[in-house]
Amino acid sequence: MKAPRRKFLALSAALTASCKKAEVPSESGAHMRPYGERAPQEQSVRIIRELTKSPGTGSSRTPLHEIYGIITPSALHFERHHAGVPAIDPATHRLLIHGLVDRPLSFSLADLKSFPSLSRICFLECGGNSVGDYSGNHQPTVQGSHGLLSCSEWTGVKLSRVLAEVGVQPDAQWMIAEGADASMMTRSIPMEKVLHDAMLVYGQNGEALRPEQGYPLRLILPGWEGNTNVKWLRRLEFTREPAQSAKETANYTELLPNGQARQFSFVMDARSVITSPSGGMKLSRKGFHEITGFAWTGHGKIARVEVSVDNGQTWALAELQEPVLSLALVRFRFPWRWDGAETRIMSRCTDETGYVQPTHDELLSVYGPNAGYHYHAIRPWRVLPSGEVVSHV
Ligand SMILES: Nc1nc2c(c(=O)[nH]1)N[C@H]1C(S)=C(S)[C@@H](COP(=O)(O)O)O[C@H]1N2
Ligand SMILES: [Mo]
Repeated sequence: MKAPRRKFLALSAALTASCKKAEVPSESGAHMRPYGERAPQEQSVRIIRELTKSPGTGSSRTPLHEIYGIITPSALHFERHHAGVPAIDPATHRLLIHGLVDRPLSFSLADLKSFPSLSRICFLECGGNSVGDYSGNHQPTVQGSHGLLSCSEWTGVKLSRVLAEVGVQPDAQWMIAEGADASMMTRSIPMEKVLHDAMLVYGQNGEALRPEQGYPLRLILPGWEGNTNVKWLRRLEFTREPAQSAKETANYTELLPNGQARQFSFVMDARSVITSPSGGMKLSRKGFHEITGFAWTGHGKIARVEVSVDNGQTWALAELQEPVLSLALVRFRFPWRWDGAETRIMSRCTDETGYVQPTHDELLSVYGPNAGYHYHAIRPWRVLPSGEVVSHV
């Protein structure tokens, strides 16, 4: 790797020379702003797919190829709403906890904020991310194919801490969580997860939740499919049986080749994707390019990421950038010298349980073509001699 180093040195010498000539502005700059905005030249946006008959309903996707590090800026966090974004007054909003409990209670936001707080960085991925890939409908860009994925620092209170106040009875097996939006999104969560690491969240990346993320209160279930992370949370009911709600029967179940549907498939399996270079980009020249992307798993920590730049014939370890957090996005990097020939590049991750991200064919051999949810196969990108990067179909 001697040649690129010499090039870097030449480049930095040129930069030093031009810095000396740069003029210092003679007038002072713009006023300060009470609440910040990004530079006007920065144009990263979510792509939005709304149902025409029902405004606000649908999804918007994070531009993963334009994100630095592992935290998704709140303004670019993906959205998935089943009945738009409700306007909720935090002063009057309450969370009711009832059912198989000793003391049914209703909590204001102030009540919940008086508990010891907890912050945790974790990814959120919609179970329907890449839904078309099972049937070979591969989106041309990483934003289209993987953009129902984001990672935030969430702040709130550990749910088990609040439950100590209501006294959940021993025969409670499930918690039914309900949202205050018009879809009344309802999901049944097993007690084990509730007591392990579920959070009632009011903060996102250092400030209050965004309305789109569930303001003023949402459930966060680290590593579990996005749909179970109920937004605009208003009710938790403890029961012996699951609710069998629409979102755990008609949707968010995987139709398997034997004709049965897999229900309550909560955990997101290990997955990775190269975000740069990725579909829709163009390499400007032969030579050095840094390959980078994300890896994540709902089963704890990512153990390693491998990258292939030769159609999957050989694989080499990528560097995992610190911090490598459990149930968070992990940033990987891999130096690559492109020789100008057509090839396919791809990443493959392994999590701490030893689970290896499958190929598309391996995934389909288990899930079949109609599963819809929880697609997590390796995604190759094809690099053409022109430098154009296209979806591999
Ligand atoms: N109340 C309510 N909660 C909800 C939803 C919803 O429509 N209503 N959408 C769910 C789905 S399908 C996903 S993927 C995540 C999306 O969270 P986000 O919009 O903050 O990214 O929220 C879940 N929680
Ligand atoms: Mo979702």
